[in-house]
Amino acid sequence: MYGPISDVIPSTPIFEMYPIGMVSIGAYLEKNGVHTRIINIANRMLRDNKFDVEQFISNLSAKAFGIDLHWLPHAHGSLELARIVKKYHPETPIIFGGLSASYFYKELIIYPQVDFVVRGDSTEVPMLQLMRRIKSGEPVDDIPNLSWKDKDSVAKHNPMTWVPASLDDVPLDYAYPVKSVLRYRDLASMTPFGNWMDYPITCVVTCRGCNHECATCGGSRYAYKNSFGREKTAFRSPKLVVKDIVSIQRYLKGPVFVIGDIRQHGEDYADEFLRAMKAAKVKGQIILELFSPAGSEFFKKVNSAIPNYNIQWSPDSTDEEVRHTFGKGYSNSEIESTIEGALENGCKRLDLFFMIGLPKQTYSSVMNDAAYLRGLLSEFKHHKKVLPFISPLAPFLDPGSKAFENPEKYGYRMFYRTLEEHRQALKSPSWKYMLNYETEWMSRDEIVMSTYEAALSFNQLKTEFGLVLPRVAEGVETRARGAMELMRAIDKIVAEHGFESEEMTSLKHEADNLSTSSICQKKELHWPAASFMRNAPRIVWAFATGSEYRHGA
Ligand code: B12
Repeated sequence: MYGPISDVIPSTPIFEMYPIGMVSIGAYLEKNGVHTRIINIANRMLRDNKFDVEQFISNLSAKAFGIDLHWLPHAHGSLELARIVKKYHPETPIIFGGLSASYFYKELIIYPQVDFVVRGDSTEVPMLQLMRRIKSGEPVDDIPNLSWKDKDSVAKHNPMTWVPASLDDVPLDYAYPVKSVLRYRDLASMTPFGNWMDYPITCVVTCRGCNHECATCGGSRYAYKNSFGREKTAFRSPKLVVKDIVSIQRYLKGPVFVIGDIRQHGEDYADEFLRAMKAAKVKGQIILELFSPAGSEFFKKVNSAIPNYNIQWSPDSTDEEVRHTFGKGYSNSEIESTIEGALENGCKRLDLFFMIGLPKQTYSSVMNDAAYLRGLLSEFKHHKKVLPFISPLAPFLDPGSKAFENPEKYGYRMFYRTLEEHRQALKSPSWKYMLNYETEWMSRDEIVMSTYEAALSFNQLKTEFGLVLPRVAEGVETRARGAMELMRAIDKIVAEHGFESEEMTSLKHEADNLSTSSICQKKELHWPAASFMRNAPRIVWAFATGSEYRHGA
């Protein structure tokens, strides 16, 4: 019972999405003469029950296989996949990478199915060097950021010296995935998540690293500095980010998510981005993130530059003490004035995200969130544009985050610390047992039950304010209640028979059904988008006329 761990992101609870960095690695390698193919095995398995992973892998032929262990929930799947690849291709090197791989590199390299770990947030350049050495058979002891094994299988860790200060040399070139789909005649393998064909959302990246220090975030400044060697956030020039957006829109009309608050690198950066957006006349849905409150002036500028703009913001709690302890120092009145500023200046939709499992957050603090929001929403004329969501910090507190590194200081009790412990945890019968933490203020049971209860109160709130259709709200309510019951049933079986039993297996089908849209309807999060098939003529046209990047820009 994976539970609601992926209800507020596009993937299913299998987390079938691959890191977007795979696209930039692939594009960079291709540009430098190394053919690269992305295969989303998880998505292939989800689409087709009969998909035979072993047979598919045995038919592949490659100089090396790269497997991401970016998100820790992939601890189990990535290592299993590597084991299968090794079984059929014992002589071919297997390369791991991603943030979790970079955090657990010393432990990861010891698994027999892992030959290399390319560490850090920017692996395009070391990956090219490694591929060239694999081809030529030359030593790898001078490739930056690389962990490898010598001929006696002793692990070696080269220094982490490749941490580029700017992102201007690595375009997120969407011509690469499109070209790859055509070359291998295989769209399913490139598809980022299950229903992407109906909802082709894409993203562009403004930065690697972050200027903020949220206690539980494995992508915070603290985590990047201590675990990924990054002292300062690296940014991509605003004009290039806009160019990335324009390049995407040549192929797809779906919404584009701009990763990283455009104000993070200062007002000049935001202004330059908005000027370039205005000049580019981008008409599609654009989603901007806020990391902190913003004034009306900002939204005025956004509105005049981007006709269809939407905002995503995570105040995480309506309880100021909880929010401040977490690392977000702004007040509730600043939240209110920010929302007002956005709504008065053309924002099409503003999503507000709240989280469960934070330092100093009690059960009643969680339950107060909906009550507070009821008061807040009733203040706004355009409240139908504000959509609140609440979800648990699950399944894992991020490795490398301040709270993971100093749990006592932040009031966390950790159940698992090593990669292997997390890999094992993923085999637990329910998401309660997967959770790698509980807090001084809430046990795992309370985190689970407050999640469903808060979901019910958010659902009720959204119904009252007409933010969801009654039919949708009814569905969420039925699933949330069903999920609570099932969680209790699983606990009972665990108490009587332990983790593995026939009784447990018989609940699998029900658990799968109750692991999606049990805290909100997934589609509530969708922005308007034309399906991939409706975009097909646009893709053909973009190819016929050449992409921005193929013309050497
Ligand atoms: C954007 C984002 C998302 C997007 C995903 C976009 C995408 N497809 O990548 C969305 C919103 C969907 C998302 C979802 C999740 N996210 Co997220 N996300 C981020 C965020 C904010 C930015 C990532 C980014 O900009 N990457 C930039 C791109 C260009 O780089 P990259 O993808 O990281 O790839 C580079 C390296 O990692 C490495 N690399 C990656 N893969 C591989 C593979 C190989 C073989 C090699 C060699 C190298 C390599 O090289 C790449 C390029 O050089 C980070 C926070 C941060 N500041 O980093 C969190 C972050 C990565 N996410 C995190 C988490 C926990 C999740 C979720 C599990 C949350 C949840 N429970 O729903 C899900 C998992 C989704 C899934 N797999 O289905 C944690 C990860 C902690 C951890 N170690 O596990 C982070 C650090 C912080 C956070 N809490 O949000 N996320």
